[in-house]
Parts: sequence; C-alpha cells; structure tokens
Amino acid sequence: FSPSEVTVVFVLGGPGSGKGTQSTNLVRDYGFIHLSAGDLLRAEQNREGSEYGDLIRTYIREGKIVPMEITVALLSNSMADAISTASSSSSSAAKARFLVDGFPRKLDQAVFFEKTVCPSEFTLFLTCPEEVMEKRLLKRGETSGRDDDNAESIRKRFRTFVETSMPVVDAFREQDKVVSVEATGSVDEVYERIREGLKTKGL
Ligand code: UP5
Ligand code: MG
Repeated sequence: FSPSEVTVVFVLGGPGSGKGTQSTNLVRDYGFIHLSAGDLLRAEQNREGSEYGDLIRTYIREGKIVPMEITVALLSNSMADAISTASSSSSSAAKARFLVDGFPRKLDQAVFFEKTVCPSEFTLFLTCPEEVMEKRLLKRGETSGRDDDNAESIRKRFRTFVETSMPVVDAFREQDKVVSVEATGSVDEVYERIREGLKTKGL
C-alpha cells in the first residue's frame, strides 16, 4: 500500500497507562483500526513455526525492545491485510485510519517506520505516575497470564520506557505532533480528556 492510502496515529504511554483500553474506545467512536505492537508480538511469539518465538519471549520478559525489523514487518503486514479486507468489502475510497498502540518505542524505530511505511499524523501520549501504573499491572497480573505482569518485569519495563521510549515522545513534541493527556482517574474520565485532546487535531 502507499502512504497516501492511510493515516496513522501513534498511541504512546508507559506500561499500564491505558493504551489498549482507550484504543478500544477510540475504535468504537472514531472508526480507527487498532494495531497493538505488543499484541502482534505476543501473537507471533505463540505462532506455530515462528522463528522468532523464543527471542520475542525473552525480550518481553526482560522489558526490552524487540529488534525493529520484526515489529515493523508485523505492523506493515497487518496494515496491508486490513486495507485489502476493507477494500474488498466496500467500494469506499476513504483512507484507512490506523491507531498504532505501543509503537514506536525507540527513536530509530520512529524514523524507520515514518520513512518506509507512513509518516504519523500525531501521537496521543498518555501520562501516568509509575505508582498508578504499577498498581494496575499487578492487579491485571492476577489473571492476565502475561509473562511480564510481575513486579520484576514491570520494573524493567518502566526503566526501558523512561530511558528509551520517552526520547521518541520528546522528538515528536519538538515537531509539535503530540497530544498529551493525563491518564489517571477512571477509564471514562481519561477518555473524556482524550476526546477533548483530539478536537485540537480536528477530530
Ligand atoms: N486500566 C486501564 N485504564 C485504567 C483506568 N483509567 N483506571 C483503572 N484501571 C485502568 O491497561 C492496563 C491495566 O489497567 C488493565 O488491566 C486495564 O483494565 C487497567 P491497558 O489498557 O492494557 O494499558 P496499556 O498501556 O496498553 O498497558 P500494556 O501493559 O499493554 O503496556 P506495555 O506498553 O507495557 O505493553 P505492550 O504490549 O505495548 O508491550 C509489551 C512488550 O512488548 C514491551 O515491554 C516490549 O518488550 C515489547 N514491544 C517491543 O519490543 N516493541 C514494540 O514496538 C512494542 C512492544
Ligand atoms: Mg497494551
């Protein structure tokens, strides 16, 4: 597909800030197609015959960033699939609008994706104190079965977020491409703030 067929909004924020939860709301009300980089990596990890399963499992447990070639290939394949499904089921020539959640998490990934796949419109950035995120993740860990929802992995994820992923947000902010929203309080309260924030981008 060509960049002219799609628009992309990134959703960034620390582990447990609510990227997935709020993306679901945005899909319902704004017609976005949601792609979670983490979900795609977990699916690839569990896919029979994947040559990357063990590598992905290790990186995720350690809270490290999986080599970007893998993640970008998963994302752009999913985008291509979604576009071909959409165009075979309707005659509309409207652009496909993607919400890409949890990516890019490292500066080189941001540059590579925007150059080889599609430039982003803007980034929705969810801000949340670590104590709040930790509480949410430990609670989810009681039932999620996610390998990284334990105290030690959570600590590593927080560190990677601060050291490696925040520079991405800072770079987009310099380009005036960030909508920042406070992600504390209830899911509904956060979503209301997001809706207000999106208005500043004409949505
Ligand atoms: N919850 C949500 N909002 C709430 C609210 N307002 N009040 C109370 N509870 C709230 O939410 C987390 C939990 O909190 C849920 O139980 C929810 O009900 C509750 P969620 O919406 O899932 O938050 P999210 O920000 O999506 O948290 P997630 O754990 O998915 O964030 P991560 O960024 O850590 O996870 P992700 O799946 O994106 O990545 C996992 C790993 O994959 C990374 O650590 C990395 O190793 C790897 N990865 C890469 O290598 N490259 C990539 O590009 C992407 C991922
Ligand atoms: Mg998520």
